[in-house]
Amino acid sequence: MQTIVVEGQKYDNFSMMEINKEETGDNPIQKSSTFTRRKLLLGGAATAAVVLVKSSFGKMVQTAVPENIYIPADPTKIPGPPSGTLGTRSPFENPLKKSSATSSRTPLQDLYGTITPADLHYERNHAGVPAIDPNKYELLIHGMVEKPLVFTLADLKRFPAFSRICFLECSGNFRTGKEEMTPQEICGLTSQSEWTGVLLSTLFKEVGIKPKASWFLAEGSDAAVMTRSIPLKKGLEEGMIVYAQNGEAIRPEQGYPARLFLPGWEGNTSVKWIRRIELSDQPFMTREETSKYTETIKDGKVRQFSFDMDARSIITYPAYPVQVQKGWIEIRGIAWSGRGKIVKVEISTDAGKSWLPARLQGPILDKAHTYFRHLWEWRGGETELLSRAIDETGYTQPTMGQLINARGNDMGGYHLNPITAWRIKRDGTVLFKPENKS
Ligand SMILES: Nc1nc2c(c(=O)[nH]1)N[C@H]1C(S)=C(S)[C@@H](COP(=O)(O)O)O[C@H]1N2
Ligand SMILES: [Mo]
Repeated sequence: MQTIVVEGQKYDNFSMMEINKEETGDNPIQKSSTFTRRKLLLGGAATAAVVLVKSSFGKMVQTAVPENIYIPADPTKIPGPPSGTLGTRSPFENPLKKSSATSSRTPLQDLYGTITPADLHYERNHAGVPAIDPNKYELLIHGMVEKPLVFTLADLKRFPAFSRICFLECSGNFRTGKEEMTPQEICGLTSQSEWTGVLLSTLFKEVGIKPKASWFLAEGSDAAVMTRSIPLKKGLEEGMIVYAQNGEAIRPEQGYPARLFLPGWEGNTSVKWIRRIELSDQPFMTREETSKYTETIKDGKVRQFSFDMDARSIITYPAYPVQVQKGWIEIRGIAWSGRGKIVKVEISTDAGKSWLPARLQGPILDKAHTYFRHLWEWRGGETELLSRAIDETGYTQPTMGQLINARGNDMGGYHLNPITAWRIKRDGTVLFKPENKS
């Protein structure tokens, strides 16, 4: 056991591998009193993985060998299969989206970084995933423009391209109700990709926007014919028509062959399978702008066109259904804000009595998931772990109580970003602390 300093913070009594014999009754598998910071950063992960399996230290890695998988006793003796045309995940890793008919959720607890593998990106489909022939794809831009134009996919790809790493989040991304809920179940309707496409401002220059235009309609070509009114200002500043995701063609579920992407705004405005943009001097008042995508605020008032996603964070480890053991635990998670960069994430390991800054993994990007980490020594007492995000506008993620105070009891299911608390029980069980909406 020794003292280590990680990015300016000092930790006494530090050893990740020391397992207390009296407490666990186990045979300590490894005692690493020389566990230096360098080892922690460079060699720690691999060593830890092995030990974690053997000591069942939490449920961080799968231990069971899947059936029907041939594993030679010594892989250095027998050549493996040849290289293939498509990579695969290790059969020992099986992260899955959790899906219903209309949406599927990213397994946030299975990820170690901020880019969501494309096949694990969340989905929200109002009328399924349409099959669109990229050779027949067309995007019409018309309305208050000098010269209405139709762009094929090839046309879109000829324009100067632009890439940006951003999160996408559904405004309905909050679930509560029971203690046995994973990060995926609570808020898995957010994912992050590197999006590539053409800036809307480039296309708008091509068609020539009339001076009076101030809004545009975005229309999708799925059976829902999803339509949203978007302020022209947002489109000109940050809007993109994206055709690629993490370097490859965008997936059908994400809008193949092209979608609108509006960084930081509620996912619903990023219309997938986009086929038409109509410029106007007023909003169009579509279905999603009346009954559905509005929130009740205080005194019977309703909030409409609440586009920005508020700052939020969630601890993804340790989280249900993990069981932890006494000793050092690296608390990990993601934080994000639709209004800019995350400047700080604070962690409480004493149910909100005191807060400490977590380490943020750079680069910290505008309107992007930001990974945070915080070392904590759990001595075995019952407690609650919380995280709260603070963005560059100074906004601090609220508690459910603060949300109710600000918006009233009857605030509906959209734009809910309360602090998530995980209860650590004496036996190391981690449970979600469900907060009642009203
Ligand atoms: N055409 C179309 N666009 C759409 C939708 C849809 O059903 N049809 N769903 C919206 C909603 S509610 C969200 S949250 C995001 C989800 O994007 P994703 O499925 O790529 O994660 O797309 C939005 N764009
Ligand atoms: Mo959504």
